[in-house]
Amino acid sequence: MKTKIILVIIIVLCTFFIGMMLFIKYYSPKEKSNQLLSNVSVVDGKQIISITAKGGYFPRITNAKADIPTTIKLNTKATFDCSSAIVIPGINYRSYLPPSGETIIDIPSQKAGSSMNGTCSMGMYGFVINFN
Ligand SMILES: [Cu+2]
Repeated sequence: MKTKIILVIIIVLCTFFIGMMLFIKYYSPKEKSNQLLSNVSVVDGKQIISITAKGGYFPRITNAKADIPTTIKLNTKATFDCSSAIVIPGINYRSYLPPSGETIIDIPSQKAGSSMNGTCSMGMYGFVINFN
């Protein structure tokens, strides 16, 4: 009788832990990866691409939409490395980003299949936005 109760408790605990693990596996990481991927959003017919500059540019590769007016939003947060000196040759953009804050760059709608590169002024860090 006692062993039966212990067995039931073990089965209940195992089910609980397996449930927890499945929950963590199928819900949390998915949401996290979606958050990482969703650096592109469309607000009022305008595409906003969010890129963080700190020790490089993140995400390094962005897949964005073509044929829609676009804003590149560069985020800095205690960025004291050279990624704050940014160059986007395709639009003749060259600037020093503030150590912390948001820098908005409006770009015209891009053709499908085109891409836009950005680098730090020394060319050691880079990012690319692909328009499709
Ligand atoms: Cu650099």
